[in-house]
Parts: sequence; C-alpha cells; structure tokens
Amino acid sequence: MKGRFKTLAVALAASCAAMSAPAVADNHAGPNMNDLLNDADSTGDVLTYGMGPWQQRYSKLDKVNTQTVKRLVPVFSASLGGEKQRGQEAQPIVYDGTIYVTGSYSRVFAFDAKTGEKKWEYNARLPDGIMPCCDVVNRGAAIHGDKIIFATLDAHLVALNRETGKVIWNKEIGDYKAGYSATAAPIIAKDMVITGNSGGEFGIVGAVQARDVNTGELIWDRPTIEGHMGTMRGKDNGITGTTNATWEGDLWKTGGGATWLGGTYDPGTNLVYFGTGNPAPWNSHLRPGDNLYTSSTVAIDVDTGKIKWHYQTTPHDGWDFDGVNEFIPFDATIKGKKMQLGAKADRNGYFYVLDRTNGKFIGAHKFVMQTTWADGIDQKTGRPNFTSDGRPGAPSGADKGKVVFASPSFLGGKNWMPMAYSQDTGLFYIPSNDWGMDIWNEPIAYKKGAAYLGAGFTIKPIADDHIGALRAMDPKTGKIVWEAKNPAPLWGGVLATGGNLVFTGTPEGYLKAFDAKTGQELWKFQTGSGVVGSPVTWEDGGEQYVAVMSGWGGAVPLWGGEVAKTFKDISQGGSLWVFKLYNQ
Ligand SMILES: [Ca+2]
Ligand SMILES: [Ca+2]
Repeated sequence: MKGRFKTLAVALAASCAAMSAPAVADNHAGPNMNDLLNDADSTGDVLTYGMGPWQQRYSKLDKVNTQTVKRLVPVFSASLGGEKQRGQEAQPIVYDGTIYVTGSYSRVFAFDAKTGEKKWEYNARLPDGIMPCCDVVNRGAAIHGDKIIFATLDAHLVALNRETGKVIWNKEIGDYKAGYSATAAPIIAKDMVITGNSGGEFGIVGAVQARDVNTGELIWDRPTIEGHMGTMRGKDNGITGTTNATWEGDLWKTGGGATWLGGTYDPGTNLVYFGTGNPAPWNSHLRPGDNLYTSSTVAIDVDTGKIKWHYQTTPHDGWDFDGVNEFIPFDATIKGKKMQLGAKADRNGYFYVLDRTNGKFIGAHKFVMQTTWADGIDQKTGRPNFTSDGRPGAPSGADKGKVVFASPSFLGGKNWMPMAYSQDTGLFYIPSNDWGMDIWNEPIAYKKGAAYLGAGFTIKPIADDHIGALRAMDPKTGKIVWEAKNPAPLWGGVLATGGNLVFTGTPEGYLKAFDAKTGQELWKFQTGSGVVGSPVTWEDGGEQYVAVMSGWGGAVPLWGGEVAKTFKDISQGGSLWVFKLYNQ
C-alpha cells in the first residue's frame, strides 16, 4: 500500500511538473555565449573547462554533501577502448544528456549521460614525428552551438559537430615539425575560440590565438616573447614588449614562453589571462635578463589582442618553473576594501594574489614544504628573493656546470592540475607536490625540432611519507588551513561544492571526497587506474552526478626519477566514471 502511494505521488509530481514547465527547450542549436558565461550558475550542465569562465571549479550543488557522500556509488563506467591508454587528463563537458570527453592520442568521445552508451568517437589522424614533451594527453574540449572544439598533439584546432562527431573545420595553430603541439582545453570569449600552444622544451615561441568559432579563421595572434609581432586580421598589431629589453642577442627568437595550459576569461575586465612557460633553453646562463614574458601571467584584451598587463613570477627562470599555471579570478574584501582579484599557485612553490584589473601585486605565500631557489617573495616589489647558491652553475666548455639540489623539482609545487575555489569557505584547494631535483646545465645550440634544454636533472623525494598534498589555502592570509598528504604525486584537478566537499583523484586510483573545512577524508572509490583528470558535477532529474576520468599517465611516469617507486605498480587505463547517490 505504502509503495503504491509513493509511486502515485511520484507520477503526479512528474505530470504537474510537465504541465507547469514551459515548452520543451530546443537544445538543437546548442549552448550560446550567454549560456557559457552563466555556466557556473547553471547546475544542469557543465559547459566550460573549469565550470565557468573564471574556472573556479565550484558548484553550489549540495545533495551530495558531508552527510550523504558515503552513499555515492557508480552509475556506469565507459571505456575509451583500444590499445591507446596513457594519461587521461580531461575534464568532461555535459550538455543535453551527453557527456563529451577528450582522450589520450587526440581523441574525442560522446557518451549518453544516463547509460554510458557511446554515441560517437573521433580519432585525429596524427602524423609520425609529433613531439609532445609530457605524454599524449588532452585536457578537455570546448562546446559552442553545434560544435565541440579541441586541440590536437600535432598543433591543430578541430571543430566537430557535437551530434555526429564529423569535422566542421580544422586549423593548424603551429608547425609540429618545429616542436609545436597542443593539449589544453580551448576557451570561448565573445564567440571566439582562444588557445595557447605547447613546445617550450623545443624553442618554440609561445602565443595566444583568437579565432572565429564558426569558421576557425584567425582573428588575432599575440606572441608572448618580447620582440615578436602580433597580428590582427592579417595585419601587424604591434610588437610584444620592447625588443632586447630583457633578452640579449637573438635568443628571444626561440625564447619559449609556451602558453600550454590555456587561459581563463574575465568578462568584467574584458581580459583573458594566460600563464606562460619556461624561457628556452633551460640553461639560464645563455640568456641574461628577466626574459619577458616567460614564467609570467599575461592579461590580454579580448578585443585588441594586446597585452594589458603582465606579472612575472620567476624572472630569469633557471629551473623550468614555467609559470604556466592557471590564474583564477575571485572577489574578496581585504582590509575592508572590496577587490577584484586573481590567484595563481605557481610551479615555483608560491601562491600569488594579484589585482586582476591591473596586475598589481597583493601578496605571495609559500604553499609547499620547501623552496631552495628563493627565500620568499618581496612583499613590496613582488620579486623573489633569490638565494645565492640556488641556481645551477654555468657549463664550462663541453663540461656540465655545478649540480645543485633545487626544490620544488621542475615538475612543480603544482603542475597543470587545476585548483578549485570554494565560494562557501573562501579557500583555494591546491593539488600540490613536495619534491626536489638535482639539476645541472650543459652546452646547447638551437636546432629546429630538437629538444632545447641545455640541462639535466634527477627528481628526488624530500619527505618520507608523501609527495602529494592537497592543501587548503586562505588567499587573504596566505595560511594553509589544512592538508591531506598522498604517497604518490598528485596530478589531477580539484572540484569544490556547496555540499562542503572537495573532490580530487590520486595516482593510486581513487577518486576522493574531503570535508572542505577540515580536510577529513569522507569517501573514496577505486577506479582501477590512476586518476589524473578533473572531476565535475551537475544535476539531472533532481539527482546530483559526479564524473571523472581514470587513466594513469602524464609527465610524472615519464620524468619521475627517484620518486618512481611510489607509482611503479599502477596500471594504465582509460575510462569515464559517473557517480550518484544510492537511494534506498
Ligand atoms: Ca553549468
Ligand atoms: Ca617547461
């Protein structure tokens, strides 16, 4: 009797909802620019990398919370199949009953969001001789109208029809034979698709490109190394910086500064923020000066394609600290003043807060155990206080230079894996690592398409009990509120929710949920391979879903040195996992 009543009530509620709801929305046209701008507030979909243009990776959904998370169970797991495994670093996009994910080796998949049934699959035909430095990963797609857009390992940008997987346009963003590649998720601003490039280990020149989302035609191109000419609709658009102001000789021509992680977009200031990678080569003795705009954040005006401000975290980088990390806008009141801010947890081990309207330095604090290269950041100038013996020595003739132990290692206090910001707790959740390296310099000359480092290294642990540490950072005080250590290096993104939860994955195969205020681990699920993707959440039919990619890989197993023992037994994989609460 009781059961029958419940069924009737549910049916009645469903029919009422159907009658009062507006006519069924026509989703055929797909999400438009307004939908993308509203992504952080629309809980029924995930339309942008980072879950909103600011990429705070925060959802106000709270059905899955500290009380209920113990009932979180898998709905399905969908395999990417084939022999192509390696690192799965993608963040899913969720729209109109479909989950879109990118996979290793420049693949895209569309799965039914309820059943996991595959709708279509696209495999980019990659040429021989591509040169990705750090595994064959991809970090996600963009969605706009009828298109799914993603970047490929041979440095192309490809737009697919989101219902069929058929190619709409395909454009080259760099010459793969010169070492260009691309792995970041594109972002969309003002109906333009905006991307960076990869290849900082091959002497490429970093750039940010904006294209017409409908045709793929280039609108503007902004190199990130001083001396290079920008373009706007095929015409010169001013030189970046002042030629030879911070570079000697011709080294700026192959100066690196790859924008390999993609950017964030702030509609309020009309700026896109891109991190820039290491100067090339790594051997810093060959290139005296600050080497702008490497290892920096650059803020580019979306309309003009010009750099409005820059902030360099590691001037004259000699450790591949490669300040490419994401710059996340947030608003906060500091000393009674409402401020438009942005935060970046840099590979160099410091967490920076800047005024996002003008790049003015607000503060910087260490978020890792150790920084050997600097004794802190000058709180007035924002420049690092370099230590006297922290830089690897200059080579002499054919001999390598003095070896130094440097911490963090070049893989960073935080690498590509995106942090999250909770609007409830006001904390940033940083997936960080504590490790160091022996590093030395060697002679090197530029050769097109060859590695351009002039350096060697061995990565080493610096603690007995962990390498990874998920850390909650208060951006107002620079204090670490809590940390959750992990034996293997963390390499996946973070998600914060209104349920007072923080989700992230581990190489050991777990997706985990922590109490956002205390760091207490509340839930974990073993996915069968390392988790190095970024989790997302959405709601459908009154239920909250959580999804993440599983598949161990990325830069760590390629370059792990003496820390490899922490992950030697982890199996490869390639699958999408989707979870929801089990209802008794
Ligand atoms: Ca949304
Ligand atoms: Ca680099």
